[in-house]
Amino acid sequence: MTTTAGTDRQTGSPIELAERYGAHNYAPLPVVIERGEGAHVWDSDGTRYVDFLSCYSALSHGHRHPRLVAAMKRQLDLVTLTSRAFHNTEMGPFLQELCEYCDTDMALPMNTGAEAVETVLKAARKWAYRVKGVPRYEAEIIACADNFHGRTITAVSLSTEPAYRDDFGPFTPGITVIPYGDIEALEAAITPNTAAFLVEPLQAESGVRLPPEGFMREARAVTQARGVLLACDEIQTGLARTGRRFCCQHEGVKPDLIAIGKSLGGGVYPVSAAVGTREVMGLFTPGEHGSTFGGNPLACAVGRESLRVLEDEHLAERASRLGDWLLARLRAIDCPEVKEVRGKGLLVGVELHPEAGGARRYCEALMAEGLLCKETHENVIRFAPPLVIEQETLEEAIERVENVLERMEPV
Ligand code: PXG
Repeated sequence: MTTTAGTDRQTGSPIELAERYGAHNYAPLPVVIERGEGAHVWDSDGTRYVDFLSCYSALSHGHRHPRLVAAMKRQLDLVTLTSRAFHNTEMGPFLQELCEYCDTDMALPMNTGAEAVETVLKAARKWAYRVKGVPRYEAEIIACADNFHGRTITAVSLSTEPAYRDDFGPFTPGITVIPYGDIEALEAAITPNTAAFLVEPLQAESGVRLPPEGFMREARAVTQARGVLLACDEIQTGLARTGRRFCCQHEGVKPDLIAIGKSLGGGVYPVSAAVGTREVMGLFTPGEHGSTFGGNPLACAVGRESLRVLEDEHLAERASRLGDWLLARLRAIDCPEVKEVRGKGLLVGVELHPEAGGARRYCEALMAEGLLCKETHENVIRFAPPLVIEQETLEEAIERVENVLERMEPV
């Protein structure tokens, strides 16, 4: 084994150092952010940008929301980490408030989205064996093509995207994949061994794609009738992003299990959770699942404040109102390269025709105009500004988008 670091210590710009010492698992835009506040960030030269990505919904509260910073500082001065071997003052109240927010019974706190998904799947498998009576280790999970549930081996086992999967097998067994939004395929895929149907009510990573109208409602009815759990991954779509607390509520759907992450940590700390009914989440017994950091007092203090801010600042209503406005403005732009503008609330995708030469160069042009966003897949520009964004800032941002879309020539 050979290493290249540590002998003659080299200096360089943050980008050069990241390139040299960081694994190349990302291709960031060439901007180096030094500071953030609300919907804005500044680079190390002092140039200001509008953050139109919000760390994929993790910054729904904006950068350094004063109430989140204060809650975190308060807790930093008390106790930060205790371990689940003991109780702490924050976890119980946090889980109660989270369950009330989600209108469900029990929660299991974790840190990242992928862990929340793993927890949901473990809960579903356990339920299949203990309650449904599936023969041991024959439980099946149904997932959707083009899903994104994270980067663990099980999450990539669910995936149909070669870039996420290739070279990472062998994969977790017991997975069936159906086309997204195809209710007949769901019905056909269910067997006596099916534990759960895992679905994103809106696929953000695959290009901000919505299932056909009524799909989630029908999926709820089918899973209920066939004795299968409905598990929603609301890591990116939940907590007000699409204009409701959870995206599945647009169709009046109440899942058995929900994976939550990203903005639960208010943009200041990683906080995630699996939540669900007592029938399922109540099956865990001591020692069967856990996390060193899950439920730590700092995370819980932040999570509590994050939920309160969502409510106090009416961020779901705000996402709905501003999202409708943003969609209408984007649809009014006269640009032949745009194939479709779609989304819900403040989660919007602008799909370009392949002849436009890819969304990346549009994101680079937007960056030069002071607007930060990111392509998702080849041809979709995703816009997901912080939900606290001022109408005036949104107005400024849309003008920059108009400029770029109207000016760019196909390659
Ligand atoms: N489910 C959904 C719907 C997500 O959007 C995850 C699960 C996984 O969450 P964690 O916290 O484990 O990343 C996500 C995450 C990336 C990346 O760099 C991840 C997401 C979006 C964009 C990039 O892996 N979403």
